[in-house]
Amino acid sequence: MKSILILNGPNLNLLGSRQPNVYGATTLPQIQENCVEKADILNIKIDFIQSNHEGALIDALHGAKGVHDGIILNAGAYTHTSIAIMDAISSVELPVIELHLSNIHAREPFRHKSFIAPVAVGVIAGFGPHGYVLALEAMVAHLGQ
Ligand code: CA2
Repeated sequence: MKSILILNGPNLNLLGSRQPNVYGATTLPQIQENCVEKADILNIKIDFIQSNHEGALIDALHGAKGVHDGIILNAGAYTHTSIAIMDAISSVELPVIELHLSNIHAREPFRHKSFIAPVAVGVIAGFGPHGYVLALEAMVAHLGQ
């Protein structure tokens, strides 16, 4: 059975509690539940992690090698700043899908830059919580049988 790591970065633990106009009313535990349901349908295993710490995200990326077959990463604001996360993705040699709730290209110019996109197999942005389900489908299709 394929295994996919879903990794969430800083402040995503606040989803549903603040700025619902920007990020919606769905909480991260609700998104996790949606992912568990989708994983059942797709017959895959998932791990779902959130951290506010860059080093912890990097440790999780390193730890995915030999454990998971692919990674879905919403790195939050580290997307736009972290060469260290970009290097970790390159080092782990697993397919990574970059994921965002919001359409980062329709927002402030500083969100248009992604250090992750060049080392990702693809990017999903702008579909809110449904993006997580789309990313699972995309990763399963990417991994094949
Ligand atoms: O759209 C996304 O998924 C983002 O990765 C979310 C990040 C943002 O920095 C990226 O540019 C795009 C921010 C996550 C912050 O989440 C909050 C949720 C509720 C209240 C405050 C922040």
